[in-house]
Amino acid sequence: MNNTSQQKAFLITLLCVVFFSVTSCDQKETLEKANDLTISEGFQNPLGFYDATPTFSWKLPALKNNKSQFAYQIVVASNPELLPNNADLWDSKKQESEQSVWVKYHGKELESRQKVYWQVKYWNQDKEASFWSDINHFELGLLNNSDWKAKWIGLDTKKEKVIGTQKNILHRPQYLRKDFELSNNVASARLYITAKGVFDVAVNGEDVSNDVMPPGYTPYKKRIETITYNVTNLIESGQNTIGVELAAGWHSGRLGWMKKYWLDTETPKMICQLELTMKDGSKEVVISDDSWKGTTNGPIRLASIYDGETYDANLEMPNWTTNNFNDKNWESVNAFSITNDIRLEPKRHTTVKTKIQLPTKQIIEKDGAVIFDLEQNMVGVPLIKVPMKKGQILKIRFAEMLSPDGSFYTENYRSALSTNYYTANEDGIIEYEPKFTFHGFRYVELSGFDTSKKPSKDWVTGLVQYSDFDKNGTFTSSNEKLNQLQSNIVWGLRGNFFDIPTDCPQRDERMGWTGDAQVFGPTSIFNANVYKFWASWMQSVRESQFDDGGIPWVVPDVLFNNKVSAGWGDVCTIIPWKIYLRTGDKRILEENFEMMKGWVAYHEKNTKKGISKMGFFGDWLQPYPENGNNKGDTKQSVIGTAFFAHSAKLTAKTAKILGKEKEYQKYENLFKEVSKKFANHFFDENGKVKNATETQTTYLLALAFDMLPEQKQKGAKEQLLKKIEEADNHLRTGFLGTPLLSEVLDETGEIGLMYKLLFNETYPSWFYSINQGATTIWERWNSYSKAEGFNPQNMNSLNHYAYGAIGEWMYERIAGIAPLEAGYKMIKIAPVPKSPLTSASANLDTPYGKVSSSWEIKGDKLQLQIVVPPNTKAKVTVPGTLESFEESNDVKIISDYKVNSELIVKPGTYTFNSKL
Ligand code: RAM
Repeated sequence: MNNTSQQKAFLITLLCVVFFSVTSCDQKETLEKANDLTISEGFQNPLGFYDATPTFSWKLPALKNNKSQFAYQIVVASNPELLPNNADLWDSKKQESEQSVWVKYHGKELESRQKVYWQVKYWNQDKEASFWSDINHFELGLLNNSDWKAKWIGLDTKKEKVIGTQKNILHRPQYLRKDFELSNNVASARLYITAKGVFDVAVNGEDVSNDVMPPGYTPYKKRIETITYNVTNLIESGQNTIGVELAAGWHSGRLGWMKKYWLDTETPKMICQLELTMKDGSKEVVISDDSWKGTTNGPIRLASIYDGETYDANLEMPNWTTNNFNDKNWESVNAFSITNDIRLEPKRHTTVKTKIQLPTKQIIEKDGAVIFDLEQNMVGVPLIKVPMKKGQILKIRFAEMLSPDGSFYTENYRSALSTNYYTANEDGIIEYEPKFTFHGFRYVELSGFDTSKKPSKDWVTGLVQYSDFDKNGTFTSSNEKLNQLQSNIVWGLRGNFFDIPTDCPQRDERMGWTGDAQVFGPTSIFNANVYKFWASWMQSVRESQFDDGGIPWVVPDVLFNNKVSAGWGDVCTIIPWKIYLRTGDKRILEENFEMMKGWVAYHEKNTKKGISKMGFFGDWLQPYPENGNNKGDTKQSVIGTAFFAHSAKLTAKTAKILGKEKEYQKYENLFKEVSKKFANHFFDENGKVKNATETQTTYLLALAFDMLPEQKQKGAKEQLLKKIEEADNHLRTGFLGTPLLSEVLDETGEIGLMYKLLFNETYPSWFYSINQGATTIWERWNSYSKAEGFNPQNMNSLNHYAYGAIGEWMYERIAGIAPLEAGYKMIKIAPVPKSPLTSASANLDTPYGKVSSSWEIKGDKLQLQIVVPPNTKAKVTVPGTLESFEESNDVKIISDYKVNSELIVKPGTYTFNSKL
């Protein structure tokens, strides 16, 4: 070899060494794999998924050496065997990025029915690689109407002319069935199904799922959600039977109070498409069409959301969903082609399920009836196991509370009968669980059973039903009443997340009131994993927006009155923004930006000289209204103008995040303009209210929405404190003002006063209802009192989540966990320990993992323990004077004040001690 070729060889060897050492170092997988893989708004391995352009999220395990992510790689394939090296749908390649949440899919276009497999690996800050995660998967549902070959089917339930108490037509529940024969063995089977109404489906005698009242509730004239079930294990070779029970549900029942719309509703219908892949690779499809048979002569005689269910066991049809049944006396169904104006789309959040079972705690016998007390106001149905004699009719009634004389209080259900009947067909213990209704109750009253038997607690169990999400956080403290309040907030959430966010779950309402949702939504995100729930409902809000940009009072809109309300319609800016703040996912902003703009334009059109004329529910249910009106004393134009400015501001912030600079400027200017007019019109030079009644809420709106120039702001704060003092340090706020109290007092440096309001025991306060026995949040601050009994107003729900809005502040300030950057990439941990509390603690599942903050006071010492998840940082403010503390690589003191030192903390678990 000559010199140059020697040099060349040396160079090549060197390059090889460098190359291999780099790649092998890169490739050597030593770190524990990523966990908690989810797609889009937090779905784990979904079937019948809605989203063909998903995002991917994962969590780094909380290891000592996992501080942040340096890079990631996602691989996506149509077959798990292709992973990780031969991903045929997408290989993100190694991306140097800290992003571990909401990473957009950029692979091949995905189609209806497609099965997709994916996994991820990450590199940590030291560029060490993890093992590949487990393979996760999802399967798309039928994304387009054109995927459906099936027809809507059903019986003409109008012709029976069964009339309800409100002169409404009742549609008897239908039983629909179809036998079919398969010539081959099945490899895989999917059942795509939905209803104009609610359904329950069985295949060959087996329940397909335990979903409650699917498909749920959407603006049915625009979109009906479809459900996908894996029924492979239920299908047999040869003869098969599919049977569907179908009831009116929200679609064809009476809902709301606009009689003319439900007097004569469309008959319920069902559509399903069973798609089979046979072992030999061939495909078969069984669809709903006019070959199906149906009857209304089954055991569920009537079923209505408001009124309850009537069941007659004499009409049971054993084996009707099996091959072993003769349907020759059944009718042929009517079949209707699907139309394009109603989109059939896979459900975009989880169905309702029975999530908790509550045992009876006490039995009370009164006037021949027996009352079962679950000691918790709840929503769902009872599971009844009662001895009966043949022919007896069991009557099952519900109540949220008993009257002081021990009698059943049902007036607050108003026209909702909320009663079930069961007719026994033999002697013995019957087992019954209503299927197509739900109730809000703590007490269950039974009459009409076999009275020779002594009532026993196991006769009644409460099945608590809500959309199938998990807990997302916990809050607890040293104060029992505060813990009860937290429990009441969580029960308010469980009770009113029945597929849509409802105002209340028990009376003749149960609608998606936009104002209530706006007020409570932010707190719900701390307590439950509800991102999908809200994202899904926001789609319904978009679909319900009026052409002029207005947002209806309720969504889905069953009032059809074209009316809007300030502070209610603003749900369309507030919820997306709050979700963005908590998740860091821009998609919720992208999806809703146009709607926000439409709503702000609507606000703008409804002003005169910059002051809003919008009006409507005001500061709903404010206590001690001077005018005696539910709308409270805060002037409508104050509320309208304040929310106009606030929605403009949130739209500006959204534009900014989405990189729309021009629109950002436009809405930011609009916010400033409106604020200026507001400040000039309603506030004098000293920040005191003019041209309007002075109320706590007027000041709260101006301050919370940052609408006053500095000088006025200062004055307004003083005036607010005066107003509170005048009210003997009590709140005077309704639905709109209450959620702003904590935020404003906190920012005003009046946390002590906020603690005072929170721990008040007398009316109006949160603890007042607790002192009267509340196990949920009530619609009114005084829905009931031991001294005066029930509030005489007929609008008196004992399960109305709005005032639970304080929960957000309990997490953020009492326990002290807040995002400094959207999605908690940067976390603020700054608890405010104060008497009467001696300890408080919260856990929160953020997109990056669990954050916790927990403090305890002993004497003059405070101990703060925190957990910061991987791939985030926290700015911690330690209350009091930090005791000797050694800085490290993981903890840096950034401001060593005498009190309240600030530290920047890397992921890990820490304990800080301080002197108060
Ligand atoms: C009641 C609802 C709801 C409220 C509206 C204005 O009927 O229960 O809570 O938003 O009124």
